[in-house]
Amino acid sequence: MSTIFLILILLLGFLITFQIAKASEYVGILKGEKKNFEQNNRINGFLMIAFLVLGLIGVYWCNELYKGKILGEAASDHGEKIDMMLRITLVITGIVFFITQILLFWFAYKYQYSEKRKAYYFPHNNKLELIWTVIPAIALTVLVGFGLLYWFKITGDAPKNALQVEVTGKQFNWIFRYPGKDNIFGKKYFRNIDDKSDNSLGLLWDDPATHDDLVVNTTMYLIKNKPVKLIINSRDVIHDVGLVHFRMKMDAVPGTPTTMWFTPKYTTEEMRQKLHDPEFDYELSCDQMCGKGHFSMRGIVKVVTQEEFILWRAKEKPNYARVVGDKTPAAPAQADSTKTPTAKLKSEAGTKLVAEK
Ligand SMILES: [Cu+2]
Repeated sequence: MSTIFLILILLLGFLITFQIAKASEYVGILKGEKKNFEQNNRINGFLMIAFLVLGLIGVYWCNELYKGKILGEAASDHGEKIDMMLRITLVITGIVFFITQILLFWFAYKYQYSEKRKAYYFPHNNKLELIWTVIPAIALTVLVGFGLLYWFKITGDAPKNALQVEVTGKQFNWIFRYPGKDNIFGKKYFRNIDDKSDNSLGLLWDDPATHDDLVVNTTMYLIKNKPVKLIINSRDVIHDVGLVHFRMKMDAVPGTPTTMWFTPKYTTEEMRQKLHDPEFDYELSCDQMCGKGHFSMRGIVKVVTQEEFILWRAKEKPNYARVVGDKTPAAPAQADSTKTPTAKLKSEAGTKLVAEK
C-alpha cells in the first residue's frame, strides 16, 4: 500500500512541476521574452547569494553542533603529530574553501547578464596558469611530505627499549601476547591453534621461549611514557587494529605480520580525570569489516605505570603453566623436545614449517 502511495506522490509531484513550467512559459510569452530572461537572471543571481550565505551558516552550525563530539587530545606522541598535521591541512584547505566559494557565488551574482556590459575575451594566460598550478602543487607536496615522514616513523623501527606486544585478530576478538623475561616470543605454528586446549595462538610448547609467554584476551596493558611496538597478526580474515585515542591504525593480515609503534602519554586513570569520566577506557576497535560479529571486536587498552604493569604481569599465569601444568617455566636444557606432539608435527612438516618469532 505504501508503495502505491509513494508512486502516486511522485506522479503528482511530476505533474505539478510540469504545470508550473508550462504556466511560466505562458507568462513569459505574455510578458515578452527579453523581460522574462532578465527577471530569471536576477532571481538566479539572488539565489546564488542566498545559497552562499545559507551554506556558510550551515558550515558554522555543523561545527558548533559537533564540536563536543570529536575526539579530545591525542593520548600518544605520534597522535599529537598526526593531530597537528590534520590542523595544518584543515587551515590550508579551509582558507582555500572560503576564498573559492565566496568568489564563485559572488561572481555569479555580480557578473550576471547586463545590457550595459560586454564580456571580456580572455582565452589564455601563461603566468596565471603557472601560479595556480605551482602554488597548489607546493602546498600538496608539503602536506604529503609530512604525511610520509610520520608514516615512516610510525611503521619504522621502534626504540630498543620498547615494550613488545603481539596483537592477533580473530573472528571475533583480540589476543595479546607478551614475551616473558627473555623478551623473545616463542615459536608458533598455525596448525597448533586449539582454542579448546587453551592454545589460541598455536604456540609450540617444545620451544622454551614459549614457556614464559603471556597470552591474554580483550584487555591490553601498556606502560605510560614507554614506547610500545605492536606486532600485528590475524588468525583468519583481514582485521584492523584501530587505536583511535592514540590516532593509530594498522591492518591485521593473515600470514603477513605488520607493525607500528607509539608512546602512550597518559595512564587510563589520568585520562579519566582529564575527561571527567570515571568509566573511560582506551578502546581498540576493529576498523575492517570482518564478518557478522565485527561490531563485537571491542578491545580495551589499559595504560598503567611501570609499577602497576609489573604487578599485573606477576599476577598473570603464562599459558604454558596453565596448559602443561608446570608451574615454573622449564629451562631449555630440561625440556624433552622429542616427546611432545608439537615436535612430532614439526618434524613432519619439515621445511614447510612456518614458525614466527
Ligand atoms: Cu575484525
